[in-house]
Amino acid sequence: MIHLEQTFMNFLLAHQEKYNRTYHFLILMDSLISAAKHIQHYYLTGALKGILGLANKINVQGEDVMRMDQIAHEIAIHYLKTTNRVIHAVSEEEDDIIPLNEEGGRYFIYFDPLDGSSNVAHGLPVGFLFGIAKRNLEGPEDGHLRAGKDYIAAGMFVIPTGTFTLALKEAGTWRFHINDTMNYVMPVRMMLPEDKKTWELSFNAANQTTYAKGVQDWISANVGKYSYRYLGALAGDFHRTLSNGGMFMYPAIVNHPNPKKNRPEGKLRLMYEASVVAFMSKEAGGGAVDENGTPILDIVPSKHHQRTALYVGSKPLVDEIAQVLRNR
Ligand code: AHM
Ligand code: MG
Repeated sequence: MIHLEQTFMNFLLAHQEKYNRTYHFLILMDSLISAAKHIQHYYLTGALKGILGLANKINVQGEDVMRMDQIAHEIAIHYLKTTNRVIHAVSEEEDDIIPLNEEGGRYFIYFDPLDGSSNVAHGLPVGFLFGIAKRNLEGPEDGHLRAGKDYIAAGMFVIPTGTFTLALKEAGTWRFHINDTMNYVMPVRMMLPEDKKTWELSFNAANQTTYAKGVQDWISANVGKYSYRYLGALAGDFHRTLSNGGMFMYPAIVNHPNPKKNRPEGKLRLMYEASVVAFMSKEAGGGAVDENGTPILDIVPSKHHQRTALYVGSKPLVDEIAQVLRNR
């Protein structure tokens, strides 16, 4: 017997109906699904096309850009444009904001079309992460630099493994899997598990001695208690954290032997990386803080490509590290 499941679109239609919401958001989500499927296809066949190498370019963050990043960016912008619903987009791959429908649009979208670039050359999992905010329909607009708590939805596709996780404001975090017909199906409500048996810590251990003293001490006191996993792509690593519980961390680098390599502001980007996973964590019962122990979702960015340190996952662990960070 064939096992058949509810599709993502059917789930979302029911959601919009239940909460008395508009169809505009459906159009936006449909475009993101099309983009993700298109990126997924390119990625799966990329090795054969020879497109998984470096593009000999440096992106706005000063890092190497791979050709697959550019392809993913172009695909995402194409589908977003066709919706006519997006005022403008912010992409990790472009320094400036990208105007799409400044007059008639309804949403702002902040995205990283292919996060975890170091995995690209190996064909290993990468992520397409996005956060969505809505135009201020009542009063004047405000520069569009929204804190995560003002997002209406945030999500991530893990490519090419075919999973999609979406958090809807005050309506939970949901996971879907791709089926035989390339539809995302089978909504599963995600809640961070309370049972510590499955909890894991996820961070780049090579950086451990460069973290703030309090963070290093916390790790030393805790690392034996939990398993440890690190893929090097936020979407993949956070996917595990969400399922198994525990905490993903990308702390500030403040004790590097070469002070030029310190990153006191952190590495990950606030608007389309940290706030996205923080939003999903919150809707799944978890938390997320920065290097000061401030909730990530409360931080109002002062620029679109702002970076932050990140601690995200099970609430008891995030609360513990937040305490350490606030008391420094
Ligand atoms: P990218 O946007 O250049 O791909 O970098 C972001 C990635 C995250 O996905 C991941 O969590 C982190 O950088 C890994 O960094 P590191 O290689 O320093 O551990
Ligand atoms: Mg990125």
